[in-house]
Amino acid sequence: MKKIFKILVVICLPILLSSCSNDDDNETNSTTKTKVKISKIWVTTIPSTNGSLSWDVASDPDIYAEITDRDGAGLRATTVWDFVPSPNTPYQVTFIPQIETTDFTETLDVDVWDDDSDNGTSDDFIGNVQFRISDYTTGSNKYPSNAIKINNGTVVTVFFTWE
Ligand SMILES: [Ca+2]
Ligand SMILES: [Ca+2]
Repeated sequence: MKKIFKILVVICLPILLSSCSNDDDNETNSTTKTKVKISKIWVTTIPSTNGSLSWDVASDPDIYAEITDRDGAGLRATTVWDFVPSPNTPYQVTFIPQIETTDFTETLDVDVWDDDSDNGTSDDFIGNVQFRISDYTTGSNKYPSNAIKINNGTVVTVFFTWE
């Protein structure tokens, strides 16, 4: 009887080990994300001047963002008047509901503007920052909770939730 038990243990051991390695494989697979949700963006820095000119003559710029995805679905966020964003006091756009996509080839396109409707003139373009979702799905820091991107003095942070 003891002998049978020993044989059973020997036979079972490789099965246990292989089932362990299967578990590891399953864990690796389960960390592959198939959907990303974007809850908000921050604009933390803009160029201090419009070329050689001030954004507005007598006051600070009036910042708003226009966000479009690859399909051209657009969103214009509310203007914050007379406001210069900074890392401590960012211009924030919160998405309710959250933007979500399963197509990681999409790009989140953020245009930042100075609203000049109070002057009766066309708005001043401040900057554009683009986030290609596929840039955040590979490499050692894939699926980050946020990403910061800089383009010509405009700095935008995007906040991700991966599922
Ligand atoms: Ca202006
Ligand atoms: Ca303005």
